[in-house]
Amino acid sequence: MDNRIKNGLQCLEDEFGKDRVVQAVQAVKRFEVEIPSWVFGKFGGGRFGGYLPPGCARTIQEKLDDAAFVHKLTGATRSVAMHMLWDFSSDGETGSPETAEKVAFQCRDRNLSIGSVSPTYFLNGSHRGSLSATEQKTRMRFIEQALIAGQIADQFGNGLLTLWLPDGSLYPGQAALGRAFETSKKSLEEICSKLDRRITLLLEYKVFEPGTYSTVIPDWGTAYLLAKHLGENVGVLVDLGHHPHGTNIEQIVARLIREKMKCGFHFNARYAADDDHAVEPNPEMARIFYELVTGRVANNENPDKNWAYMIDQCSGREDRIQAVLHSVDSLQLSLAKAILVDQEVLRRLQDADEIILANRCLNDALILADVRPIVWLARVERNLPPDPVAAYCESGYRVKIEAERV
Ligand code: PSV
Ligand code: MN
Repeated sequence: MDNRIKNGLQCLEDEFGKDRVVQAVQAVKRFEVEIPSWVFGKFGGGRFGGYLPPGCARTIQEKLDDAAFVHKLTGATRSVAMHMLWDFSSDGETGSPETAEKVAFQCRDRNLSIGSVSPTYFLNGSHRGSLSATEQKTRMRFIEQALIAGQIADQFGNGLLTLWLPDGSLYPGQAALGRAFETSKKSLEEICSKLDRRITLLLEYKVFEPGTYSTVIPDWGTAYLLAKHLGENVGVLVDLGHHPHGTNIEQIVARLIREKMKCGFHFNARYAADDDHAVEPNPEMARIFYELVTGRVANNENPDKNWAYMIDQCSGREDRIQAVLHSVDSLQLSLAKAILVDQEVLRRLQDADEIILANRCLNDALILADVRPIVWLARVERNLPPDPVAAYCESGYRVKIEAERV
């Protein structure tokens, strides 16, 4: 490995310059991302089915054991995102601050912490909407859940609430589109009027599902206008799988950064729709990171503008621990690539209308560079295994959990 790192770094320095390579190593060393508790549990955390792969975590304690193991190998994933009704509820109906407090202690024992808290609106009782429901009783129940989640995020988490509404309709005529939006807006106004100003609320949009004809917050524009209306502590949450095919997500990122909107990411990868697959180090991800880097919102460069980085994944068949490690690796590779881009040269090419040369300049770093030596070095310098996926395979952890969790 030593020689692969040395030779690889030399090639990168020759092409992109030593400064940029050093900068990339430093950025990867500082990179942190939140991982979801639900990735270690039942398929989809109960949202889309109940398949349990061998060794899969059955309780929040087992989920935290897995998260702790992932953090030990990556050094980048201390914070664990939680879902109210999967992680803080005994009856599956309400989340309890007492349970959250216990989970917070269990996190601390494992060198972890509670990250963002998501109210769980898509389980029982939201088939006719949550915050857009026409029945006041239903709306009140979901408003109440968001407020308890806010309290938990404030006392035991990192002050971040992430909210996704499964509200929508299946057929034209089923729901009044304007009324559904207005009712949701009013419900959100009520939540925000009671939420402590220390809490950041990120609104997640999604083009469809479960509503196949309409969705109340289907796009970043709707999330953005709601966030603007609701106040400074409300922002937009971008999930990779929540767009129509072919959407230029990096451009959405660039817009939101320029608008100085508070934002967050739910990283994952998709092929069909909202697949929630592990992140791959693909060109799209590298381009997104290029916008995050040039927009100076990556890696807490400017705490006021920093975005919240979270992984939201849970796909059916693969080894979950391997899949999360793969995601963290892919994100770090994408960050390293983004830093290698020679922004000055690119700008000159853009100004000179050198279309193809500009494209090649970007792709030299984002697609063609092999940045694995940067990421390996960043880990070795922090006494972490250079390849966390390989380290997991060699660790015996999988054999252990498969034997224990029958
Ligand atoms: C909705 O599809 C979503 O992306 C939201 O973030 C949920 O909280 C999450 O999936 C978990 O099911
Ligand atoms: Mn999401």
